[in-house]
Amino acid sequence: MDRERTFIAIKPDGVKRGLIGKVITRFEEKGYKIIAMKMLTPTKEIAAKHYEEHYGKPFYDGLVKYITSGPIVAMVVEGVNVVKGARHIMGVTQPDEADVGSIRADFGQIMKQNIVHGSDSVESAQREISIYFTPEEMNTGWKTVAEMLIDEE
Ligand code: IDP
Ligand code: MG
Repeated sequence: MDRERTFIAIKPDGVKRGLIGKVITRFEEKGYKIIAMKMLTPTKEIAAKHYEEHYGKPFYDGLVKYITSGPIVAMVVEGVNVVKGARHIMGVTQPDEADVGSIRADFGQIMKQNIVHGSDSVESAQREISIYFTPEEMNTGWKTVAEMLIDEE
């Protein structure tokens, strides 16, 4: 079965609100595999690389200020179709439009403080993973139970 990798980050509002465990649980319970994880406070340089696609937009400066305002929990998550699936678990950008049951609908109120980041394509995922992690930081060579069961298909 083809598996993808995506970059997920619990943003500073998620960390400050004590939601690290709940957010990670959503991805773990789906059966996705966390292969790298760290807490860090992004520098302006890291934030600028991460959000380069939004440079020049009205919300850009506020976004960089926010993502550098405190620690985030950065993760590399692996699974079948995980880029799309993780975005679905997160919900759409605007928390009051996100589907109930999604992280952003259940925990967020405003667009800027929407708890979690997730890559929007396989290409973005590769780019974002390389901003936050080195290849040596990927924990490969082990299997989750979900992975074993899917592999039996
Ligand atoms: P995404 O996180 O759902 O992929 P993007 O459009 O890539 O959404 O925007 C990146 C982040 O920038 C959002 O998650 C949100 O925190 C913030 N953001 C996006 N649009 C706005 C806005 O109009 N006002 C305030 N913040 C915004
Ligand atoms: Mg995005």
